[in-house]
Amino acid sequence: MGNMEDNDKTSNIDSQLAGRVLKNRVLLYAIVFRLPLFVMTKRNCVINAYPSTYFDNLKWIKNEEEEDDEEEEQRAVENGVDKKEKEKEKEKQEKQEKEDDVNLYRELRLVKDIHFISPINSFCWSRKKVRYISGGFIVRFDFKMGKHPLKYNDGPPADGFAFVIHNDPRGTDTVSRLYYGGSGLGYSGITASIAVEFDDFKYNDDPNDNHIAIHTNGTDLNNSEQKYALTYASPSFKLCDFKYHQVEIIYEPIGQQLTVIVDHDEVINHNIDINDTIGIGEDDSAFVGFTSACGEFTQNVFIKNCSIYRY
Ligand SMILES: [Ca+2]
Repeated sequence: MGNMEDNDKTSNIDSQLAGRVLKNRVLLYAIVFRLPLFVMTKRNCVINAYPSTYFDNLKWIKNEEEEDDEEEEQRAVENGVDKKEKEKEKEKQEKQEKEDDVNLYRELRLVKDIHFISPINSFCWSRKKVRYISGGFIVRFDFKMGKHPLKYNDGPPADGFAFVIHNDPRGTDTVSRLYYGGSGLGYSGITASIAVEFDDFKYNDDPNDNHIAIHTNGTDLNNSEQKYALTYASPSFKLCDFKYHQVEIIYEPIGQQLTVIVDHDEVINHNIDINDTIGIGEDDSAFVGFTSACGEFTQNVFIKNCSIYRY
C-alpha cells in the first residue's frame, strides 16, 4: 500500500512539474516570439482595393460577395439543386477562402498602374478595432511600390500609401475620394487618425518625391498637406524602386515614442501620445490598416506579411 501511495505522490509531483515546464514553455514562446495582436488576412479585414477600386469605390468587396451568395442561393432553389451538391459547393468555397487568406497574407495589392477612373482611393482595414493601443505595439509589414520595369504606364509613379491608425466614427467606411485626389494618399479626410505615409510623388508643398512622414490633425480631418506633418524624413533608397522593403512601426508606451524603421534603419522617431491625440476613449482601441491612392499618375502598391504585436 505504502508503495502505491509513494507512486501516486511521485506521479503527482511529476505531473505538477510537467505542467510547470509546459507553462514556462508557453510563456517563453510568448516572450520570444511575441504573439500577434492582429494578423492581416482577408477574413479579418475590410478591403476596398484592386480590382474593385477601379469600378466602384463606394461598394465593399464584402457586400459584393454577400450579394453573390444570395443570388447563387436563389438560383440553386430555382434549379432544384439538391442539398449534397450545395454542401460540396460550400466546401469548395471554404477551401478557396482559406487559400485567399494565405494569398493575402503573402500579398495585398492596394493600387495598380493602370489608368481607369481617376483619382483612385483604396484601403484595407482591420474588421474590428485592435485593442490595448496605449500599451504600445509593434507593426511589421513589407511593401513594394512603383512601376513594373517592363509593363508600365507613362508618367511618374504616384502617389504613395500610408499605414493608418484611426478612431473615425465611420469605422471602416472611410472612403475619402469625394474630397481628395491621389495626393491625399487615401487617408486625407479620415478623422481622428494618425498616418505614417510613404509618399513618392511631390505635390504642392510636399518636401520632395521620396519621404516618410507622420501626419495627424488630432480628432479633426487628417490631411496629407505638409502643414499636418509632425515630422518627415527621406529614406536612403527610392521608395518607388519596386523592390520589397521591411517596415517596423513601434509605439513605445512609456516614453510615447513612435518609431519607423525601414530595412533595419531608423527613419523617424517622434514623441506622441496616440490615445490623447486621436481621442481614443476608455475602450483603448482603434482601427488599423492601409490606404493608398493614385490620381493622374499611377503605380502599383503591394503589402505583405502584416502583423501587429503587443509592445
Ligand atoms: Ca505627395
